[in-house]
Amino acid sequence: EVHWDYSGGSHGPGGWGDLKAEWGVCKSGSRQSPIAITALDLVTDRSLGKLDAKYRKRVHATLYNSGHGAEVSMPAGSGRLRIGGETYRPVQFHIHMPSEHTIMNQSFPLELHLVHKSDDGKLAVIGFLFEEGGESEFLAQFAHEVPSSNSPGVKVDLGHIKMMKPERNYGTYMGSLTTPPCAEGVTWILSLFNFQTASAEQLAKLRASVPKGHNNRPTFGSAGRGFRMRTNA
Ligand code: BO1
Ligand code: ZN
Repeated sequence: EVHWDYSGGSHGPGGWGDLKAEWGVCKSGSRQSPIAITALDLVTDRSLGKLDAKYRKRVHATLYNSGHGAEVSMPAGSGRLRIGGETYRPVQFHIHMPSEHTIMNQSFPLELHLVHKSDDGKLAVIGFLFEEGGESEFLAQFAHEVPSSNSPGVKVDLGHIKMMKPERNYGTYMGSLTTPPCAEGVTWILSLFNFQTASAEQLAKLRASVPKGHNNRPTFGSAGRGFRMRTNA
């Protein structure tokens, strides 16, 4: 397996597209993620319905460090998300620090990606942005036991955890995986209207699980990317 990372060198984001033929889209793609959301993108689309996600109240979760950061996987049957006429099931969530998406050039200390897959293999990712503030009840379920990036693959059975509850308002666009293989055709959904909070202690614990303290891919421009929002307006 080819090694990739977040360095400024040939294995970092600027070099991903050259590391492996199948990763060429990382540099040649035209719909890559994350994007830098600007004021020009803040357009309400009244045809977007409220976010239709239903998760089990408690899901059986397994925590591990992928080597690129903390990841939690969940079994089939943990819930479903409907968007764009397609049904997706949650498969895992993981964290990026600092955030990958930015809003008005603002970066957030943490972005959580809840990854869903459809029966035909399409992916939809809900991104939750966290600011520093009060303790997150959600992160408290695992922040203290994330294996360090030095022990990738070590699994921790978390038992049953409560799932994140997405807002019914959101922003959406078509983008890509933010890591190799950078595949496109990913439906992105960003929870933008009620930022989550995490305490300084939680952020410090989670940062210790991220190799060299950061695992965010640089942003791409948002112009022409069709970003739109569902709002109450
Ligand atoms: S992200 O949310 O854009 N950072 C992201 C990045 C990589 C993946 C998922 C989300 N990788 C994919 C694998 C698939 C796998 C899926 C779900 O994760 O390429 O093979 O099914 O775990
Ligand atoms: Zn991610």
